[in-house]
Amino acid sequence: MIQPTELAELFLQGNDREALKQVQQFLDSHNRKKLFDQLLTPAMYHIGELWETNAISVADEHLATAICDFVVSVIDKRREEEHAAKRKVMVLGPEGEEHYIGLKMVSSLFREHDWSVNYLGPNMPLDHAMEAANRWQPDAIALSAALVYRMPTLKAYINKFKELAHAPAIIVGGRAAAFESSRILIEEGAILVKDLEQLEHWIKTGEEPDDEYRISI
Ligand code: B12
Repeated sequence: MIQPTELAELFLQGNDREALKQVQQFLDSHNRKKLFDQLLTPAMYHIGELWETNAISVADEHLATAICDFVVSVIDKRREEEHAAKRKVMVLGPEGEEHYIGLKMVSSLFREHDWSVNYLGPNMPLDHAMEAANRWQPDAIALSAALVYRMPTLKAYINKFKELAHAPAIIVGGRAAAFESSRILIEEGAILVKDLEQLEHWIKTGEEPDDEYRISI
């Protein structure tokens, strides 16, 4: 089975055909969550390390991201029939946030569990997100942030979404959500989800993840 660093190399070569072939082979014996957790995310984190240490250029990183984006789009499962009573989720990144591969994976996971997904992409202005939420009435709103300094923006989004009369669940995830400082978002009323494993558990059971940062005395 292909390793994340090998897949990263295919991304860096711009080899979309072979990258897709390898990913589809992986999907023959694994589900999408495993593909995202065990192969694609580590491959992109590896790209991040190469970029951070100047082993690759910005152009290389952009090419790799584009191939990863292509692969995630191709393997996304779209249902042929829409069921009226489906649960609905709106998926977005707040203003200023440009990282969106994680958001696409989140959308894909919700779809796999038969949710109706409105993926609004990254860098979504709050006013327009509110307008869309009022109109579409999603059961959940999923937000993603990669950078820790996004906390004040996330807080503003959560507080605004809390004004929605139909009270959707507000889920926050992404690299930034794995840091202890993100705990304040739980106090703001958000459900903090560290990874896709926890998200799938919430989708299946509605149970919120344990607050790993709570100190018990
Ligand atoms: C590609 C990339 C970019 C691209 C993004 C393009 C795109 N289409 O997304 C571009 C070039 C735009 C970019 C820009 C920047 N980036 Co950048 N980027 C990356 C890189 C290499 C990969 C990102 C990625 O796709 N990862 C793969 C996805 C799948 O991982 P993920 O987002 O964490 O998502 C997973 C989970 O977090 C979770 N998840 C994500 N969202 C959600 C939401 C919910 C609700 C749930 C439940 C779960 C969940 O699910 C996913 C599956 O496991 C990372 C390296 C890394 N470690 O991620 C750096 C990285 C994130 N970037 C970094 C930086 C510094 C920047 C810049 C500030 C650089 C600059 N000086 O301009 C800018 C900031 C841009 C901005 N305003 O947002 C740093 C952050 C360091 C830090 N201290 O936090 C990293 C870690 C690179 C590094 N090692 O230094 N970047």
